[in-house]
Amino acid sequence: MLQFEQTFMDFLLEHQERHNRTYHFLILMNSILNAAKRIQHYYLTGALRGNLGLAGSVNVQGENVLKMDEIANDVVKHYLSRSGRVIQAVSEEEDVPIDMNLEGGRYFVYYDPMDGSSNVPHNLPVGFLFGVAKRNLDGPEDLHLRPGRSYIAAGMFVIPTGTFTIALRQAGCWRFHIDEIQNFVKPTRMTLPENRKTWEVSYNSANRETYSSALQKWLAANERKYAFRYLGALAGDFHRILTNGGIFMYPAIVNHPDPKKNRPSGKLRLMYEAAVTAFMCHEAGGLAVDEQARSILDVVPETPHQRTALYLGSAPLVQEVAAALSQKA
Ligand code: AHM
Ligand code: MG
Repeated sequence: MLQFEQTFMDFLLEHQERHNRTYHFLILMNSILNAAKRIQHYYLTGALRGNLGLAGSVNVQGENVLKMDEIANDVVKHYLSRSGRVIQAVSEEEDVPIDMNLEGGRYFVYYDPMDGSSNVPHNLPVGFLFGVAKRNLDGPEDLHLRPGRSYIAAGMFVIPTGTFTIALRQAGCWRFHIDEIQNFVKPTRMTLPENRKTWEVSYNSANRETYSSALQKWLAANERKYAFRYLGALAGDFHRILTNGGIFMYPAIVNHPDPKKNRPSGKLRLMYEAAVTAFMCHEAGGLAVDEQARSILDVVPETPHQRTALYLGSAPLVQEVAAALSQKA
């Protein structure tokens, strides 16, 4: 007998119909899936085509742009714009929000098309992260930047591994796997495990002495209770935490020997890295906070590329670290 796994699009169709929703979101998601598959193709052939190196330019955040950053960004922009459903998009690779269908569009999309840049030259896993918010249907649209709390969906592709995890507002967090004909199939609901046995701690350990003394103290006393894993690509590291539980963190850097290198707001970007993973984490029963222990989902962005510290994962562990952060050393 032939076996057919449920595809993501069928899953979403059922979801929309069950909740009496329109099909606009399906059209948007179709464009995001097309983009992910095309990025996956360029990444798999990246070494052969000489696409894993530098593009030769520097972005608004002062970082060297990679060829793959440009390719992935162009791919996402193309498909989002073709969907006709996007009002504006915020991309890590573009200084200002990209106007798309200002009059007729229905969604805002915040995305990082190629996250985990240090893995790119090695062709190791990277992410394509996105968050979606909706037009203000009850009044005039003011195009303001939305906090994670008002996203309707957020997701991530781990490329080229072929996994796709998406959270839908109040409908859980779901993982799909790419099949032989490039469909994402076999939904599995993701819920952070309560049993601490599998929990992991994930952060850039090379930075440990630059963290606040309160956090250093917590790490010294507690981290040995958990396995340590760090890939250096948020999508991959968070993918593990969603399955095994524990905490991913990218803390504020406040004790760097060269004070110019301190990053009191951390490194990760609020709109398309922190809020995306925070939204997914909440739908999986977890929690995400910043250095001041504020819920990431409540932080209203003032600028599209705003940074934030991020503590993300199993609620009891995130709460424990948040409590430690508020202790004066
Ligand atoms: P990027 O957008 O330049 O790739 O930076 C974001 C990435 C995340 O994927 C990852 O969690 C973090 O930066 C790793 O940073 P570091 O190399 O400092 O550990
Ligand atoms: Mg990034």
